[in-house]
Amino acid sequence: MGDTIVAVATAWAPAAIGVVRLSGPEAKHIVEKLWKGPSLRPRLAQVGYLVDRTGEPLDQAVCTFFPAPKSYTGEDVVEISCHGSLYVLRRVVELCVEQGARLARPGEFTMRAYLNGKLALDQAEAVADLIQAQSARAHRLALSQFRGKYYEKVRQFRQQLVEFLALLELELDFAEEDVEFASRERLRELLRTLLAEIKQLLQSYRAGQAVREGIPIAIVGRPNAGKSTLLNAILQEERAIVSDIPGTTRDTIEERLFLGGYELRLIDTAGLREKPADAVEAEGIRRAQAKLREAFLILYVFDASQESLSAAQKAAQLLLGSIEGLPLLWVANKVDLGAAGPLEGAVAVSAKTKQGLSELESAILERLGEAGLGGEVLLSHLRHYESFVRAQEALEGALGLLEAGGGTELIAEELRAAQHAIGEITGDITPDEVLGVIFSRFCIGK
Ligand SMILES: Nc1nc2c(ncn2[C@@H]2O[C@H](COP(=O)(O)OP(=O)(O)OP(=O)(O)O)[C@@H](O)[C@H]2O)c(=O)[nH]1
Ligand SMILES: [Mg+2]
Repeated sequence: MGDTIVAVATAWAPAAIGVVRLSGPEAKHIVEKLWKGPSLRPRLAQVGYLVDRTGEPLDQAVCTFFPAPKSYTGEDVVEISCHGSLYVLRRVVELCVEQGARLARPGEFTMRAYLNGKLALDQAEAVADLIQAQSARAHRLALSQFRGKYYEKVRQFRQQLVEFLALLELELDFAEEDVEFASRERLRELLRTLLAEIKQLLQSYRAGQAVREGIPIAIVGRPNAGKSTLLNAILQEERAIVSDIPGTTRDTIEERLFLGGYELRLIDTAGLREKPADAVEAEGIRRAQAKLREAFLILYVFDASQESLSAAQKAAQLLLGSIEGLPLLWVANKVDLGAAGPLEGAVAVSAKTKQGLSELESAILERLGEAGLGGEVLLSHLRHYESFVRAQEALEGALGLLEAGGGTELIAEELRAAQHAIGEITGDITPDEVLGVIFSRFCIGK
């Protein structure tokens, strides 16, 4: 590493306080050249003045020195809290550079923390997520990953595999003697447990993705059912055009909204019908159907003054091709006009009078909870997902071989592959590209 890096650690906007951070062997030395105040002592916040080379004061500041290894990066770190003027912050960074520091690259502080063994790789990724978390759930997800509780378990998995593998290798060394060090029964048990856990994780990937990026919820139904009116009612703003002409919404409209700690992406779509009036509407319907497949939850809106729930379900079956396995929530709209038939099993609302809206919101939250979104531990990164898929394939291969009485050499090979895949997640094995991808997601100063 060698060099000393510097960056503004707080947001680049005028604020009461701004923090400039340095990390590296020269951090203390560099700051001392700009510092007029009590000498820097470990982990003690001290007040003084920052001055330029001519001794001209720049700002009053608080400096804190964190000697290696007890610092965020594991190197000598100095944090300078000055007034958060963009001019002052820029000058402080310039002065540090004049004295020999180098501007940090995005994520470089956290990368150093990782390289110095302060953070595991998945924790470093969680730092980026923590900074970017927009909703309470996304924050909780990042924090639980940061605290490493979950990945502790993943490390245990890997440890168990390593131990088994060692026994198998030993057997291979004593191949002529036909000994069995590793109990095949215990190995089978281990593989089954691991596979079950991994399956759960893979399922939670989609959920984790949705929590971090906003949960897609599509509003679909026939033209004129009141979908756009419902979107506006939930958002409490006149976002989408509403009219009594069927086929009003042509393109999909997406708006974000926070509800019960989740960030939702509500997607209003063109009304579905078999005979669109023109090519534009036909394209709108095609897009609606595409949104439907991405959605975590589908609000199927129907005009309850015109049709009963069972009639709406039949219509949906026709319009959507099949409703088998779709995450549908039935919304009976326009109940202010009365009901054409029984509505049990649907949430009754009037987008116009806003009656039933809070029940609808509770129903949405309940469904999200059932879909596993409220759970404590979720897999949230594509990188982890891909590694777990590879681990799964290898473990399934090993289990298959074991059950077919396959040779030790082949089983060991599969276990090696699984162990390698899991090792990539926690950073016990890190090809350089993986590191590059992870740390480029950071902002400068982290
Ligand atoms: N009485 C009553 N009228 C409603 C209600 N919701 C919507 N409407 C009316 O129904 C008509 C259609 O509403 P939209 O929200 O445009 O319907 P849509 O489902 O978005 O229609 P498309 O965009 O054509 O697919 C409008 O005249 C609305 O004012 C409701 O709860 N009660
Ligand atoms: Mg509409």
